[in-house]
Amino acid sequence: MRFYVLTLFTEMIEQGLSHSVIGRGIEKGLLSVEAVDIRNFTEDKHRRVDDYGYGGGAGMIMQAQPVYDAYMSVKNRVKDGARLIYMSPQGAVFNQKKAEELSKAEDIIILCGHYEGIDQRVIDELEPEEISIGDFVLTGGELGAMVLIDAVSRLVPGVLNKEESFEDESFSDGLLEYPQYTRPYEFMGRCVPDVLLSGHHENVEKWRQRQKIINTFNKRPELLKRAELSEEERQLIEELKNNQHGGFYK
Ligand code: 4GY
Repeated sequence: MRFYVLTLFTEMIEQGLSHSVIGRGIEKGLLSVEAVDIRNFTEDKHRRVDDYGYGGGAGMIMQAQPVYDAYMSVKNRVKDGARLIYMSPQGAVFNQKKAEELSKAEDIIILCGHYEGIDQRVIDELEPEEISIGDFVLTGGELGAMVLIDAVSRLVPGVLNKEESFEDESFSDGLLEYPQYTRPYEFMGRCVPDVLLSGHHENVEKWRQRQKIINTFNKRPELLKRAELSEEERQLIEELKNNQHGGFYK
């Protein structure tokens, strides 16, 4: 999978994705991340890429031409079918389902804005898919792009090793993860749940599935509406609802 990030802050992208799991995926040749400097496409003699907004008000606007030319410089050297994404709080909120969908793409071009935004005409011309990483405002799209690239890249086959694999993780079935434990057996008087030491694989699986439901009920009850649940699991939720004792379930 190849990512092309159109940005005024290339070092952010290069630095931010060169480490750990994603950095290894790049070294293995499974991923590439190229930061394309929009400023290299300015036609202004002072290399400016922004100007005052029409209609007044504070803040600068990124000009259409450098953004358009930066996009075309990538578009002209990638295969047809590349996706174009604009990181913006106005987009649909990113989630695991979108990450899974994007993990099937070959080329993803991501446009990062800065200042007060980008001249609307280049957005209207390129018709990018707008994606938000959450309902808050960043100073630029770069952190959003990095979040998206991280979440998508780890789904690309081979990027995670066996130890890091994502068979059981949160959201794969719309539920939160079960709690995890490692050595020592006792920490500050708190012991690892006995079932995990029982060696009874079936009971371990049952316990984990139950913990996922309890965890989701306690922390993100709205997720249960869309989760894939068995009859037994729906019954557990009914029991949790009927048990009226304020706090969290264990
Ligand atoms: N939220 N999700 C986000 C963001 C900053 C002005 C357009 C977000 O993805 N990006 O807040 N981006 C703005 C800053 C130009 C991007």
